[in-house]
Amino acid sequence: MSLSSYPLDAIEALTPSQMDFLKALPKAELHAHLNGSIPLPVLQQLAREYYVAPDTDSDSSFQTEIERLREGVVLETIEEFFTLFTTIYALTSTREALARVTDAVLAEFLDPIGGEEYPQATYLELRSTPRETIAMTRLEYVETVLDRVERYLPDQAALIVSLDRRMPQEVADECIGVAITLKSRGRRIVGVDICGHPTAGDMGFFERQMSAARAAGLGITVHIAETIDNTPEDTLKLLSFKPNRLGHATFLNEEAQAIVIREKMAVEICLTSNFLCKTVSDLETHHIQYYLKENHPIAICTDDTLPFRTNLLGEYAMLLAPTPYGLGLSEGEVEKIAAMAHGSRFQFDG
Ligand code: 6MZ
Repeated sequence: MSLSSYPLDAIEALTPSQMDFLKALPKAELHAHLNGSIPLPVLQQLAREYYVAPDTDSDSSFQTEIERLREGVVLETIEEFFTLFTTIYALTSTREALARVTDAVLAEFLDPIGGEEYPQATYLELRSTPRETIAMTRLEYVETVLDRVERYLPDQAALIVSLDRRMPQEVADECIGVAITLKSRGRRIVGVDICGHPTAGDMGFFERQMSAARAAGLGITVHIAETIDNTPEDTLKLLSFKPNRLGHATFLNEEAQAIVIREKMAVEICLTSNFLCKTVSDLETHHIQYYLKENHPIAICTDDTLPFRTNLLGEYAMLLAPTPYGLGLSEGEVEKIAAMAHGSRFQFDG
C-alpha cells in the first residue's frame, strides 16, 4: 500500500533499529471500519467483476471513483468523506463479496504479509455497520463477517457492531438485537459503536439501544466530538451512555474532558484520519498531546486504511519518529502506549 505523506515521512525518519522495534511491537488495532479498510487491489477486482447492463455507465463511474481512491483522496472537509462509501457499498453488497473483503481486511492486519516476520496487528477489533441489501438481511450481514472473524483465535480478532448516527430507531433496535442475540449464542461480538456523519441524527434516540447493549455485557465505544461542529449537548449525551472507549474525542470542552479523565474512558486516536479530514492540523496541536500529558489510556488506530492510505505501523511511526515527522517519543514510551491499547480491549467471555 502506498502511504499518505504523514505516516510515510515518519517511517522514513526512523532508524533501521527503530523500524525493527516497531515491527516487533505487539499492536492492538481497536478502531478499524471494515468497509473503510479494504485493500485497494481487492476493491479494484470487485469493480472489474461487477455486472453492469451494457446501457448503463455505472461501470465507468465505479472505475472513476476507485481511481480517485487509488490516487489518494484529498478532502477539503470531513463532509466529503462519507460520500466515498456509495461506491464501496455497491461492491460489498452480496454475502460472497462481503466475505471476500472481510478475509482481505483480516489478512492485511493479522497475517504477516510480503515476507514480513510480524503482522501489522497482533489483535484486531474490527467494526462494521450491519447493512440490509437485496442479497442479505442485517443478521446475515453480521453472521457473514463473524464467520470470517472467527477463523482467527479469540485473542486475535473480534467484532464490534456499529450503529450509524443516521439510522432510524427501528434499524438501530434491529442492529442491537442482532448483536445481543449473536453474543448470547457465543458468537464473537464484543462491543457496539456509534459512527457515521459526526453531526447527523439525535443522540438522545440511542439511549435505549446503548443501555440494552450494556446490560447484555457488550463494550461501548462512540465516535465523539470528531468535528468542531459537534455541540456540547451531543457530546454530553454520548458520554451519558457511559462508553468504555471513545473514537477521536477531538473537540471536548472542559466539562466533557473532566468526565473522560475521571471515568478513564480510553481514547482511540487516529492521527492520519484527523489530518486528512482536516479536523486537526498537525501533531503539535493534536489532542494526543493532552492525553499523553495526563497519562490517560489511548489506543493508536488507523480508522480507514483505504481512503487514508495508512497502516498501523505508519501510525505508530508518528509516535517514535523525531519532530517534525513524529512526536519523538522513546521506545519505552511507545511500548507503554501499545500496552494501553491492549489493556483497552473489550472482553470476550464466550
Ligand atoms: C465517523 C466513520 C468514520 O461500517 O460500513 N466511518 N464514521 N467518522 C469516521 N472518521 C473519518 N470512518 C468510517 O464502514 C464504513 C462506515 O464507517 C463509518 C461511516 O459510517 C462509514 O459509512 P462499515 O464497515
